[in-house]
Amino acid sequence: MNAIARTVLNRKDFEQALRDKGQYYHIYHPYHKAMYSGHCTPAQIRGWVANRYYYQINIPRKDAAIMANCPDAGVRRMWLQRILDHDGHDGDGGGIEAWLYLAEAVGLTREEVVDQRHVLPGVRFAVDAYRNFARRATWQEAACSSLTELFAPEIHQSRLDSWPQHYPWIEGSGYRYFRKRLSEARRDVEHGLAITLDSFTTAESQTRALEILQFKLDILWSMLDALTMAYLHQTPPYHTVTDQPAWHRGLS
Ligand code: AHQ
Repeated sequence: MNAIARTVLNRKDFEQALRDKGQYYHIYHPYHKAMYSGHCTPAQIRGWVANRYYYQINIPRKDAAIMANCPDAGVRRMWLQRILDHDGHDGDGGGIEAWLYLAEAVGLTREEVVDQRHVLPGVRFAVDAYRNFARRATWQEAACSSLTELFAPEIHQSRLDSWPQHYPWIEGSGYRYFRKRLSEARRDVEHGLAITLDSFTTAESQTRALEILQFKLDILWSMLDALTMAYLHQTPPYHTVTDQPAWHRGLS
């Protein structure tokens, strides 16, 4: 539990407090560590890719919600780039298209990923909580929630460094997404961090900013918990009552 700050932190100490949240990043989750160390089966890799697709397609919707709440044209102009990075723009298929290349590279069909048949309820709830938070929070609070990307370049690099040697069966074309995010995440987080450091300047608002970041860390961690139940422990939802997939494919 975050101790309620007694005094306001200066800019440097507030940034450090945000960065210290990196200890809870999902790079330390057992599922990610299993992927990184080569201990995942093809089915566990495929399950992760098919479920993370739901996160990826919700990022531009989350970013559009932030823009809808933001009255500052200069901030919107910069934030717009995030939507283009994912949805694509003239000539660049975008991150979601690159994620579908990753899906095909790990042996999934585009159809079974796009129709979301593999998306677990726990993953859907976590991702929907993120998108819905961004719709109702202030644009500054929602910008703050994207700061888990402070830690993202390391996680993308860890995949590029380890997967090719551990999973030679994965087509190299699939790694384009991780390479793409290395630079995009660094650029995005610079902007998100500046907004956060400029916007949260009292002890109370800084405490809330740290709790918002913890909320987003919880989202990323919980997604991997749902994957662990289904793909490591073989206990997907309703496994005690059916051996058939039994979850809905989304209401919004
Ligand atoms: O591929 C990722 C991505 O596009 C984003 C956008 C950003 C946000 O707005 O919250 N966060 C994020 C993340 C991506 N990949 C995750 C991963 O583990 O591959 C990490 C995740 C993040 O750190 O928030």
